[in-house]
Amino acid sequence: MSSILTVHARRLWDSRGQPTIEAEITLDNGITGRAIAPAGASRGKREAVDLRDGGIALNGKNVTQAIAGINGPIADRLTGMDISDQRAIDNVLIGLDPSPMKTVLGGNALVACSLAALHTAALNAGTPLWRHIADLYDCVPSLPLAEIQIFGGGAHAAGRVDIQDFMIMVPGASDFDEMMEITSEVYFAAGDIMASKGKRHGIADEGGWWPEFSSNEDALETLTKAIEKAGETPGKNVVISLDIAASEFRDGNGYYFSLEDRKMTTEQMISTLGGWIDSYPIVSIEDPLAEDDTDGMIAFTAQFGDRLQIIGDDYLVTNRDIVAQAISDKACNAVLLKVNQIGTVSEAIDTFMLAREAGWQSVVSARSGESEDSTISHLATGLGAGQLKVGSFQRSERMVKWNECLRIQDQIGRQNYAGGTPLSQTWWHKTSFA
Ligand code: 2PG
Ligand code: MG
Repeated sequence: MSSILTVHARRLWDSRGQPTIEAEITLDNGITGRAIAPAGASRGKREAVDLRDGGIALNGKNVTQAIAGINGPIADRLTGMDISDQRAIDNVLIGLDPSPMKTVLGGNALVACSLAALHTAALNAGTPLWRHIADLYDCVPSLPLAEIQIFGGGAHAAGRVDIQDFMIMVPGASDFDEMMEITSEVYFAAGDIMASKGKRHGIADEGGWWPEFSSNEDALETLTKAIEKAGETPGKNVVISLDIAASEFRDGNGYYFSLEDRKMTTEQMISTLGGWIDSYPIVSIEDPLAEDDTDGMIAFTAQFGDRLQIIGDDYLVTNRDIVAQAISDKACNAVLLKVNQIGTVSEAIDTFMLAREAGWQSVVSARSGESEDSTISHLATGLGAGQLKVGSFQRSERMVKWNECLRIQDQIGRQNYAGGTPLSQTWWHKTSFA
């Protein structure tokens, strides 16, 4: 048994220039592993809370207290523990902060420690992280199909358009390499179209082109044209995936598109999305309605669940109990998996297992505030989750995840790839567009 000798936290800075935490665990045999906490901007109301200092300095976002929690009580309790027992380590973290939203020590402190333990255990076992995860949770590993953002919007682009993520997926590519190549062609085709209209004004938080559009649908139209300009047939090898992030433009009991100055009821919102689904090659929609609009989510899933992947992000916040309720409500058919929404690896795995048992799809996801940490590439692969959402095709905190997948491809073999499987083809073949 290799046991934990020290746990140490340091302040680093994330992709938005905000303070974040890196946790570092050293074992009695000298092996050291580390992980960095990510941070969301369009956060669910029920997700684990980052502990920030508040006050005026650094816009209240400093992490002194969260670091003190790691270097104090967390280090005291984890020291001496067996690094191979992730569940026991996570149980100690949860025991130290049993609050539902991890408000005592902070979701940022917990997630950094939990992920650092996972890394350290893999290094100690001498196996790549993805394989360690597959062994630990008895999963069949495979490289994920990527969801890659072409235009950023919503909270990641100062609300310039209402919809948050306009993404593509390339289920038709035969391997991860080819998928990257086609994605690159579409990404730069979209940039060229923006440039030709004099509307290429930089990029949004996750590296997607800045959304200089006259309407949300204009973005969809442009994305479809970009797929064509890249030499692909929309709805064949390349399809569209959206994160509506509808909680961000909730307006009382309805919704409000500020770009179009349009108020909508839940029913009108559903029929607007329905119009897009009929007109564009959309196969996946995340958070189509707001996190508090359960009736809307149920109605949307009843209408489109047999031809669309419907992902709960803010709606489910990687919380097993909330996913259990949504399974019985039939309120989605897929879960977005963000470890920092719930706090620890073990809790996120419990959520993943429950979703899988219910026959749901799972999408491992980054946050809009990221770093050079590429744990999620290993998590998506090790669990055989099927899909990975990271943001766009630009900026190193995004590319590090895709590039890590390419390194993993050399270890796992390019044939072990979730794209092009009957599973992914099930839903993209069912769209009315295909
Ligand atoms: C989301 C994520 C990533 P954030 O809504 O899915 O795009 O955004 O990290 O800001 O919650
Ligand atoms: Mg989301």
